[in-house]
Amino acid sequence: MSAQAMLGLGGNIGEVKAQLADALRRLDALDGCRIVAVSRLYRTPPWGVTDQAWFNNACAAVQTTLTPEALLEACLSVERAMKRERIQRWGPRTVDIDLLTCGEEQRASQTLSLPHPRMTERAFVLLPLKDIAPDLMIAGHSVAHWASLSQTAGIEPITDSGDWWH
Ligand code: GSY
Repeated sequence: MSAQAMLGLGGNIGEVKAQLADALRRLDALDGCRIVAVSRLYRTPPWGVTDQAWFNNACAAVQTTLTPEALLEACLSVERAMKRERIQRWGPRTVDIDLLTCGEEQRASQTLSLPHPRMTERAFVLLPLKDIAPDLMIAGHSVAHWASLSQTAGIEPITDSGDWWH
């Protein structure tokens, strides 16, 4: 069985573009994981703790034979291998990989919620995701619809295409 999953990536410490590209290449190299689409890279104002550096964010589509739990563990293992730093909750981090959706799967466990419960409110997720999956349905509405409702002030693409990670 194979499914298409959506990932959200972000960071605001270090050489963020290079770090996110490295994370995508590491995921693509894993058994059962193939990156099939990547959004443009965006510069985004910080959400949550606003007194911190601006982020770079992107989304990627992964064709995977992994279960959602195994894919989440793969994302965490890439973060660990890259020695992810996260100093405080909602605060600065080198690389963050969120599992947003995995096919039609739904989860509500301690460790995994699918679709990601806050993705419909976060423009830093929705604008990149709209690049690669505008018609994907989340909680009864398309990604393009949720994006049109979101607070997009300050968010801008900093690459022309989705090939920045190669
Ligand atoms: O879970 C996402 C980490 N994060 C981000 C982010 O990736 N982008 C922006 N713009 N703000 C954020 N706040 C947090 S926490």
